[in-house]
Amino acid sequence: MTQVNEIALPYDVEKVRADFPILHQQHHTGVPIIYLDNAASSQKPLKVIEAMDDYYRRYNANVHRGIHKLSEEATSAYEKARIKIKRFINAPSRREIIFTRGTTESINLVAQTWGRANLKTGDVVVSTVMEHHSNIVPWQILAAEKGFTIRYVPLLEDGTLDLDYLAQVLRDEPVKFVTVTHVSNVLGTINPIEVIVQQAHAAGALVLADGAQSVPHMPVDVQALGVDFFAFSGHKMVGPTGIGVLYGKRELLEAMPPWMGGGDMISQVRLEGSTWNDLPYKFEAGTPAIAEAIGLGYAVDYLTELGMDKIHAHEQAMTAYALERLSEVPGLTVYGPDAAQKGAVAAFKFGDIHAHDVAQMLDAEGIAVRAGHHCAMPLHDHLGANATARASFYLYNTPSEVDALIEALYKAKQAFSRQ
Ligand code: C6P
Repeated sequence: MTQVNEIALPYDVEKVRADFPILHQQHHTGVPIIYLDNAASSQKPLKVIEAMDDYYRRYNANVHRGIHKLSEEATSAYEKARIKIKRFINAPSRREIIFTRGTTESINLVAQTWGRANLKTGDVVVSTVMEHHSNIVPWQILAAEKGFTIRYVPLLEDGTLDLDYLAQVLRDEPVKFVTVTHVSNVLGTINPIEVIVQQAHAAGALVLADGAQSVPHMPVDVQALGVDFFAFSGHKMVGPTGIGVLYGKRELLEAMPPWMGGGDMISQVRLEGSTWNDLPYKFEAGTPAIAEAIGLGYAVDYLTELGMDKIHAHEQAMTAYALERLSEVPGLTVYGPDAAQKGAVAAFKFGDIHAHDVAQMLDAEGIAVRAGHHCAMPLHDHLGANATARASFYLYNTPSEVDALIEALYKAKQAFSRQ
C-alpha cells in the first residue's frame, strides 16, 4: 500500500509507470503526457513490445504449417499465449479460446455463426441501450436478413440496466439470445452478468458478454459468470492491436458452423466439399496475427504479475478520487453510477462547452481524453447529448494526473467565459 495525495493505492504506481516508455515522452508543454484515454486503447509495457520484437528478430515464421525449427518455435509461442489467456479468464479448455482481431470481430463471429444457424423470424434477441455499436450493429445486420426482433433493455436514472424490463421480456417473449456489455465504455456501469445469465438460462436463452471494458480492469472468471460467449480485445489490456479473443462453451462452438473459410480451419478439402478442423482452429482461417497473439500472452503475464485484484483496487481508488474532484467543478456533470458500481471511466458534460472543445483544450495542456459518442450513439440519444468528453483511467494513472485534469478544466472554463 502506498500513499499518494493522501490516497491509499495498492502498489507503487511510479514503479509501474517505469515499464511504459510512452508515458515518459514529453508533450510540447514540456511535461510528460497525461494519458486518460485508456478505454479507447491502453499503453504497452516494455515487456510486450520486446516480446513482439523478439518474435520478429529471432523466430518469425508461420504457425501450424512448417516442419522446421522457426515454425515450431512460433507455433509453440502462439499456443502458449492461448494457454495463458485460458488461465487468465479461467476457461475450462484452451480449445474454447479463439483468437480474433478484437471484440468487434468476436461478436460478429457469434452473430454470423451461432446467430445465422439458430435465429429466425419470431425469435427475440435482447441487447441494451448502453451497448457499444459492435454489440448492436452485427445483430441488426442479421435481423434484417433473418427477421428476428431485437429488444433493448432501457436504463434507470442512475445509469444501471432496468433488470425488471429484462425479466419481463424473458418471461413474455421467445428470447433466444441475450447480448450485453460487462462494463459500459461511457457510463462505466458494471452489469451483474451472473444474475443476467441465471435469468436468461432459466428462460432458455444463451448469453454473450462483451468484456472489452472488464477484462483489462478486474478479475474475470468466465465459469463463475456462467456466460456462453465472452469477447474482448488485446489492445485495451496492455496488449497489441489486431488481436482479441472469443471464449465460447465447447459444445456450442463444436455445433457452430465456421465463418471464414481458408487455410488452417479445414480438416480435408476436396472439390466436392470440405470438412472442418478441430477447435479452436475451425474459427481461425488464414495466417493469424502471430506476433500480436504472443504480445497478448505477455500482456496477460504483466497483468497477472501485478495482480488483477490490485489493478481493480487501484482503479477504484482512482475513480472515486476523480469523481470527487470532478464534482467540485462548477457546471460539470459526470454520467453514470457512483464509484462503487463503476469502472474507471468518467464521461461528462461541461456546461455549454462542446465536448470536442473540451478535449482540444485538454490536449493543449498535454492531457489525452476522448470526445464524441464513443461508438455508443443510442446511449448518447438516451442521455440527450450528441457528444461527451471522457476521461478513462488505467493501472498507471496517478491522483496527480487527476489534479492536472481538474486544473486544466478550470483553465478551459476561464478561456470560454472570456469569449
Ligand atoms: N471501445 C472506446 O473508446 P474493438 O474496437 O473491437 O477493440 O472494441 C470494440 C468495443 C466493444 N465493446 C466495448 C464495450 C468497447 O468499449 C469497445 C471499444 C473504444 O470506447 C473504441 S470505440
